[in-house]
Amino acid sequence: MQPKKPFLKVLNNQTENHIPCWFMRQAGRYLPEYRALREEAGGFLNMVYNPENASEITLQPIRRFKMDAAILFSDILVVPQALGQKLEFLAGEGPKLNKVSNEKDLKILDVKNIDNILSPVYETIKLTRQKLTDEGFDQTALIGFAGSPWTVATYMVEGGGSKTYENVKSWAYGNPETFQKLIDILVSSTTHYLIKQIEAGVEAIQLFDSWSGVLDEDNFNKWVIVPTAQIVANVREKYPNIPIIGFPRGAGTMSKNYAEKTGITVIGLDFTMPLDWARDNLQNIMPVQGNLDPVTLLTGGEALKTAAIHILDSLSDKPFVFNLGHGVIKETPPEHVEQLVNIIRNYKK
Ligand code: 1CP
Repeated sequence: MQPKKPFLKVLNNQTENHIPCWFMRQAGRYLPEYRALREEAGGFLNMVYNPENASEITLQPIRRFKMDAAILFSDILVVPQALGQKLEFLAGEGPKLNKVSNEKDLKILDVKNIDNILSPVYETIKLTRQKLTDEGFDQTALIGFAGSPWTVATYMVEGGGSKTYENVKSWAYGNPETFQKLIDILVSSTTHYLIKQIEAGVEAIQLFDSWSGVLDEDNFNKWVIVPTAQIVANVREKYPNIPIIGFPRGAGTMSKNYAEKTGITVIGLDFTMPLDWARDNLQNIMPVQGNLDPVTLLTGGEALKTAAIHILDSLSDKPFVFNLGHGVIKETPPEHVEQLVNIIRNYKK
């Protein structure tokens, strides 16, 4: 069956007059209604694991800006938490996890019972699909997501965000046999999690590999391409037609190998990716998604208009989804998001 929603048509390799758009982190702290709900809920994870709250937040940007896709409100770090790692989000500080440092520490991770923690996320998906229908957003698709094993492993081993990735890289480079065990745990738990999201009603999936750009070529192949390909193959075994967007942030020219070898449907581009190169080397293989610098969105005005039009001129001849090249920055005025949606909607070549 051919998809009808514009976003899903483009993922299905059809060119649309209506260029679909959504923006990474479109739900979040730049919206006053998000900040109000966060205050009321008493913290980030209380929103993620409460289907009523999480579905409201998923819908907030859609009600304002009518993007072509909503993205499930959750986080990539719910998978390590469901595996048994302690996770906290301290206000203004980002995530903190108890570090997993070696093979012995892997014993605390239990792949079998992750749904004990993750089942509210599946409820959120069901509720969000229902609300999209009830509120008349019948052209808006719902995207599910997970972090890719490498990126999730960086948080698990470093215990949070990192500048240098010394611990996780030292483990991966120095003791690849035991690091592989961590990656294998992430491949199987992420596969399970994504299949459950599809069963609950997501219509496409994005794999976020935010830190794929810190690896050399051999390690990129080993820890980014191979595990991503395994997840894609596992999910496709059950759901052969589910569109999967891969976002290997910072991968540069290694993106071509990633696009060819992982089996993904669409490749997400970060904002450092040259548009001509992406058109000639990636968009000839598959649809692309991207890649406005979020600081351009923060800036607004003529700078926003010029940069958005340049992207549209470069990539709109073939299947293309407009997005940012990374997430919306929390200081972004909501009016700039509105300006950007208007630019995309009014664009004519
Ligand atoms: O209110 C708050 O303080 C929480 C801020 C916040 C939000 C809104 C975090 C903490 N996560 C999220 C939601 C989120 N995270 C979504 C929801 C849907 C949407 O896009 O609108 C998604 C898809 C993510 C994915 C995510 N979480 C990634 C991959 C994308 C990226 O930004 O590179 C990563 C790396 C995370 C980890 C994470 N969660 C939160 C923060 C602040 C971080 C990053 C920490 C760091 O910089 O290392």
